[in-house]
Amino acid sequence: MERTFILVKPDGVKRGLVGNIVSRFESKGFHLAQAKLISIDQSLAETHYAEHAARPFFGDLVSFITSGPSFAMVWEGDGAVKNARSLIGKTNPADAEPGTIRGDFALSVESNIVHGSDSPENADREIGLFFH
Ligand code: DAT
Ligand code: MG
Repeated sequence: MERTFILVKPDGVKRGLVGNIVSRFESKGFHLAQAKLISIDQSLAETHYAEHAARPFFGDLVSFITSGPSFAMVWEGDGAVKNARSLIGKTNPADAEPGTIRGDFALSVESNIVHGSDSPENADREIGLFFH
């Protein structure tokens, strides 16, 4: 069964959105395989977002993701990676459709509530980073 890695970022945890987000994945029919609250340190943040290391927003992205506890999850289901990205919505919440997590709860790309793996290969990599 395909797996994906989903992270409620510090803004989502602070705003009390963990339950709502978990409920959306459950309602869609995914199976929750693993979950934990985690304070992401600098090293894990830089490894997780390594593909963005050269981008101008990288420093702010690492500061943001280490700013408080996050809620890490592994969800299983058919097409888990692609289907989860559909539930999450577009990267910039200004472009995300209502009914998606980012469309419903976020206004800015810097604080967009949730992370979801973008490929099965990255899902395996990220699950390995957060659950080992
Ligand atoms: P996604 O989280 O949808 O996979 P991504 O991998 O392109 O998006 O970027 C990772 C995170 O980096 C994204 O959730 C928010 C931040 N980010 C992306 N583009 C940005 C930009 N132009 N300015 C500021 N932050 C950005
Ligand atoms: Mg990404």
